[in-house]
Amino acid sequence: MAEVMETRLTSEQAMELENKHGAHNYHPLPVVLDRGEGVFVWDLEGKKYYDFLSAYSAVNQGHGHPRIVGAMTAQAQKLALTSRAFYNSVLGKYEKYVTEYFGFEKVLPMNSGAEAVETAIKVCRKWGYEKKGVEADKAKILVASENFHGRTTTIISFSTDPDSRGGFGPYTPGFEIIPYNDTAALATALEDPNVVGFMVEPIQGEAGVNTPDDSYIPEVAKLCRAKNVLFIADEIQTGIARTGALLAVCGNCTCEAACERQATYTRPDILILGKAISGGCYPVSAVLADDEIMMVIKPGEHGSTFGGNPIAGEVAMAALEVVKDEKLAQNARKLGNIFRAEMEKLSNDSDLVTLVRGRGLLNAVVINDTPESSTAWDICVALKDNGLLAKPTHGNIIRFAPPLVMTEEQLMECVAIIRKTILEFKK
Ligand code: IF1
Repeated sequence: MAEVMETRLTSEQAMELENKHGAHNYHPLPVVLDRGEGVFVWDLEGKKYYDFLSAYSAVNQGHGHPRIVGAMTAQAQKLALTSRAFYNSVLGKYEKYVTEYFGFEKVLPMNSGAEAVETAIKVCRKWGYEKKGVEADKAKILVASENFHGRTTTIISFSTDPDSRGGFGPYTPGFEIIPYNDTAALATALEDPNVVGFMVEPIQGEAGVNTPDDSYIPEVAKLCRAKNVLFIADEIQTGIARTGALLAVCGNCTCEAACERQATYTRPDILILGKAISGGCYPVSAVLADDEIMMVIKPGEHGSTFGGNPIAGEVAMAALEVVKDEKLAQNARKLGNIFRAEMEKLSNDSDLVTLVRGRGLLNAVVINDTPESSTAWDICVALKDNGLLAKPTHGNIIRFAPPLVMTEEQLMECVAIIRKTILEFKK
């Protein structure tokens, strides 16, 4: 009979339990987190760390934000889940709030990012058949090489990462891979009349924070519009103020101004959100589009048990209010500029750091070793020992993405930890 363990574990014991009883689908850094508050997390022995990963940009508002946690617990004590067999008293309010917040006519609420991506694929295909007139089962969606959109079998069918894709065939057809940040390749692919959408990350997170030319996204939208193809922006990781604007497709908007969709904003036909739309407190994702697109989905054609549940709605409204009230996009922009300048200095002082790139507080540092080497990993273990948690993305790239509530003083402390660790590091 399973027993609930009452005794407080040591980190060693906790890791052993995970290794013994859990699937080995991750290779975590050897640290066991037990508590979080703002930009800090603590392990089971009470050691304090700066969180420089933010659960891959889900915890933009910081750990345990009182407004978000308060909204979650209050709703959980009132009504947690009804399914969509019935209306609930939160969903309509949330749908009005979130569609006005991002400027779209409709939202389809889901839970995980991958579910939202799958939803966008289904909406786009159906739109292609019913509105564009593509022959049944012939719809094609373009995606970028080195994409990351989640881990379902359809999504990994168009992944170019062998670790994500290998061994999971047969693969879902109907996708074509084109090079990222290459509008000529997009223009050529758009000549195919069966193309119904182009799904792309405005900055490729997992690929190592690939930041395209400033002109890329505006050009993507223009080329897609000219060919009656839907521009689908996957902002699950780059959205919700992470890149120094509300969305990465806002471009270099000033953001201090009242956001009347600044001139640099490129509006997608379908916007996909996840992660920090809930502040990392609860699984919430969303697909936003206007009626002409979203209304192709009829009752009974799509959904999920938890999609649109009242806790998700209250949590997301609180999380988005925090982004606005605490000016997180402005803070991410300011601190991101400081961070990249400091990392540039470090790259001059150490031949271990070859490059820093990113926007806002979504940044990555390229380590001067092969992707197969363990150097980036070993540096992250050393960073952990020095009180800062980060993790390598592909091989030799370390992603740095702290919660957006960080102060300049805290950022400079983190820069000092990174400098110390890198300058003292011995391969
Ligand atoms: C893991 C990274 C990986 C995403 C974009 C959709 C999804 C994600 C742009 C799916 C999720 C997460 C998944 C998580 C680690 C992290 C990640 F890119 F952020 F670094 F894996 F590549 N679109 N990204 O970034 O959303 O279903 O996970 O809610 O798989 O360990 P999800």
